[in-house]
Amino acid sequence: LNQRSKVIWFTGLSGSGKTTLASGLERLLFKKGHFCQVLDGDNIRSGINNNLTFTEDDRRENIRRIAEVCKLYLNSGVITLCAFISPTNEIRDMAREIIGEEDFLEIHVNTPIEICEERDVKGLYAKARQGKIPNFTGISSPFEAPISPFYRIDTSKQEAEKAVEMLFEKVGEEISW
Ligand code: GGZ
Repeated sequence: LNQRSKVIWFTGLSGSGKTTLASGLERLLFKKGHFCQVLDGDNIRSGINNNLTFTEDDRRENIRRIAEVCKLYLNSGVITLCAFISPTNEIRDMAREIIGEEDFLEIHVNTPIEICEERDVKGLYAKARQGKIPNFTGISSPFEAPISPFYRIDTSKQEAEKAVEMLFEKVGEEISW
C-alpha cells in the first residue's frame, strides 16, 4: 500500500462545510485505495466525548482526546479526516503538538458566518441568536482563523465537489509516493 498516513484537520464554523468536505475527500481517497476514517461531531461527541459541553475547557478536552485518537490511527497507517470547529489557535496548536507537526494538515474552511447562518442546516444559529444555546461559536464564543493553514476553502465561493477535487490534488502529494 503506497500510503503515508496523515491527519487532515478541518477547522471552521458550524455549517461552514467541514463534514461535507471531509466526507467528499474520504470518498476520493478511498477510491484510490487509501484507508481513511472521518471523525466529526456525529461519531465523537455522541460517543467517546459525550460527557463534554461547549465551554472553553470542554472544547479543549474534546480536541485533546480527538488528537490522541488521531495519533493512534496515524500509527496504524490510517488517514484521519477530522471535522471539528477547533476554534482557537491554542486548541489547534495542542492538536498539532500531540499529532506531530509534519503529519498535521490544517484546512481552514473559511465560509463567512453570514452564509453559515443563512444555511442554518440544524437551526442552531437561530436558537443561538435567541440566547437558547450558550457559548455558540461565532455568536457568543470566539473563532480565530488560522494564520497559515495548509489550505483554505470558502464553500460559498466554490462548489463542494470542485473544492474536494482541489483538496485531493493538494493532499495527494502528501500521502502517496
Ligand atoms: C458550536 C455547537 C454548539 C455550540 C452544539 N457552539 O453544525 P454542527 O452542530 O453539526 O456542528 C457543531 C458541533 C460542534 O462541535 P465540535 O466538537 O466541532 O466543536 S469544538 O471543536 O469547538 O469542540 C454544532 C454543534 O456541535 N454545537 N452546541 N455552543 N457548535
